[in-house]
Amino acid sequence: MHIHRLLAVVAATVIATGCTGAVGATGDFAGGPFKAADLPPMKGQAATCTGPREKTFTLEAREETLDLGLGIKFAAWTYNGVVPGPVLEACEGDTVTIVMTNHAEAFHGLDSHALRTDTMQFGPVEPGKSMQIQKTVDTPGVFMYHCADGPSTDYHVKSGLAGAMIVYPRNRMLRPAHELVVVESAVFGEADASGEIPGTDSELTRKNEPSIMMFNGRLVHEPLTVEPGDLIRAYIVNVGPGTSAIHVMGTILDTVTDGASVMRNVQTYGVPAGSGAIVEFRIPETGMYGLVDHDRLAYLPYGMVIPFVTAGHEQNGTK
Ligand SMILES: [Cu+2]
Repeated sequence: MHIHRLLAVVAATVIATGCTGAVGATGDFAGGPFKAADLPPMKGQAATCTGPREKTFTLEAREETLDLGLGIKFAAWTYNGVVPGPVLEACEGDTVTIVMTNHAEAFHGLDSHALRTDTMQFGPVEPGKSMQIQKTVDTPGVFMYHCADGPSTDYHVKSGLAGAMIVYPRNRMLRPAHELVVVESAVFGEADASGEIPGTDSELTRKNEPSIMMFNGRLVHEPLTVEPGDLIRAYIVNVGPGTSAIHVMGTILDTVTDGASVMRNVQTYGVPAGSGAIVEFRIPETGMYGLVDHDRLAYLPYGMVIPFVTAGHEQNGTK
């Protein structure tokens, strides 16, 4: 698809949502998380690393029918009623306790890729029971967490039980940026006449053939308002399937951090299923930009783009 048609789709998204962009946390660009209804809430490094060094996260596995947008609902398996699950934020050196209580009908567990620990800690536990993992986190980065259920783990993860866990560096302050979490995942199942996907189709999960791909469990994304020169930092987790080809239409990734590797001036960065990366980019000039999976542009008309717009974008002829 030609780039101008891609931007037209982004423009249509902006127009459809009324161009009432969410504003970054501050006007003087001190940075901080974006606030938007369709973004998973996050606190950021400063709030997380100045907090207590012992942190407890409470997760509840429960079944929930979610509105994905565009008239589609999905009977999901969730942590805390949301897909992706809540963002778990810790600071390097924190002792983290994750308590997972199973309020669902199947066995569920919890595996965080941020932890170096015995997999026997990951459960699963039967309905009505709780499990607890406690560990000191020693490696900064953005990590996937997900259900652990032995042989049927794949089905559980693909039903919605996954999210992002961020471990911020303690002794290195990140440069000011507007921040967001982007979790890419899929739904495996067809909608019925009412627009509801009644559950996960095990045949589709085995074939790894998604019905829908999405960012942050939504098919509609509110445009995020930015200013030329702003730095954006996106914490990416790819639940899968496949490699996510993270690209921002209209600019080049200034920095990509993946594990201990830092890369500069990257056009598109591949994040395999079960992994994460932190990408930073600047808004080069007045206009409209979009974070996409460049290998999933077929889903662009179904909202698989996170738009960034400057206040003056209408005057620049990009509408
Ligand atoms: Cu599970």
